[in-house]
Amino acid sequence: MIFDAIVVGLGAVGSATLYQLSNQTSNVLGIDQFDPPHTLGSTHSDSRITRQAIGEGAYFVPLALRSYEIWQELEQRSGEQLFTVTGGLFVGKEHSTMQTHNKPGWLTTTIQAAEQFGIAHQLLDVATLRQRFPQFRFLDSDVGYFEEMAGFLQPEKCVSVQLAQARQNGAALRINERMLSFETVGEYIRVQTDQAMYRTRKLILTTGSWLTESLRNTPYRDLLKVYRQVQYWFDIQDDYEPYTPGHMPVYILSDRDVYGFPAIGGAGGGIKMATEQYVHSTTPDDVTREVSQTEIKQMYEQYVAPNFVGIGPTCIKSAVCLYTMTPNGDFIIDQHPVYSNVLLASACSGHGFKHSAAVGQILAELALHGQTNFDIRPFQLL
Ligand code: PYC
Repeated sequence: MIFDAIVVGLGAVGSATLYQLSNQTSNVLGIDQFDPPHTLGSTHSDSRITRQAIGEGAYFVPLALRSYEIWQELEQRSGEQLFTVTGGLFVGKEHSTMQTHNKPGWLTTTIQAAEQFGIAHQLLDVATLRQRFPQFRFLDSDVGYFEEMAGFLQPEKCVSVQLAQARQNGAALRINERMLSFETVGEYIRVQTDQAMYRTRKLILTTGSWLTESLRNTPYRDLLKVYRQVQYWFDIQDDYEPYTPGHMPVYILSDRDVYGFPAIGGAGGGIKMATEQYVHSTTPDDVTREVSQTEIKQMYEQYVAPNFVGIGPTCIKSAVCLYTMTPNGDFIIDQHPVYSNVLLASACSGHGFKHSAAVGQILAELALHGQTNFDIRPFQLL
């Protein structure tokens, strides 16, 4: 038997790709070395921001908008809530050149993208910010961009629902099975795992931080860097209500390198927030999965206490996840540099989840039809 496509790595992008493929053919297989959704990659810990005016580059906006449609379609098909609208508050200095996800001038690009694509938003001065969002400590120099349709996605549920839908469409799934190698044999690709051998017309590698392994024997072996990131849930000391969705939006304080979510885990569940670091790179096998008391204290003192009201120093929970960064903070969506019938994606540079549903569609189109109407030139490897 020869599959039309095999997807290896069933996180955000892989599960989306398998789902999209399975809407067109049931002759597809998904393989993952673990049992997704799992906590070892980049697709876990309850929530991911989604927004439409993309400060990392206006060329991401069509991906975000299409993903909104797909999340809605998946909610209707599955009966599960995947997306919660909270509004998104993105704050910085006016004309700030500070970077987010390696993208300088992120807030300015966000505002320009909103204007270009007609995305509903409000620009807020600091007096309005202080009045509307008393959970934050703003600086006199702050300006705010508020996007009404921003909110958060539940990553584990998004993965599970897409895999369940793919399975329902007839796709085969092999979990806890690790790909060891692949090679071209005539017109197809032979994939060897630790349990079996498969043949496929197209192979799609959506292996996130493990993608570096598939580039090892190419000129791109050092292209991607993997960074450990920590997410923290701190204790709410004040009244819980003002920190819940409906009262508090998702947010990025871009000049202060902190982002987060309203409290979604119930009273006592804390409130999730994080910063980002690009100093020490790692690998998925070597990364330290524990979070130390020193890290927690530093996060609280440097990022939480100066920027929030009513959040205490007790860390209720923490999680380590991985960013797989390209040099310019974009994605890769392209064919493998050596094998023309192997596609690569899912180096998402820390901002990929919100786009993953559309990236799945793009990969399915490329694999089954050799083309897509989305402009993927910014994501080319070559
Ligand atoms: O994509 O909005 C985002 C985001 C914020 C922090 C990490 N990713």
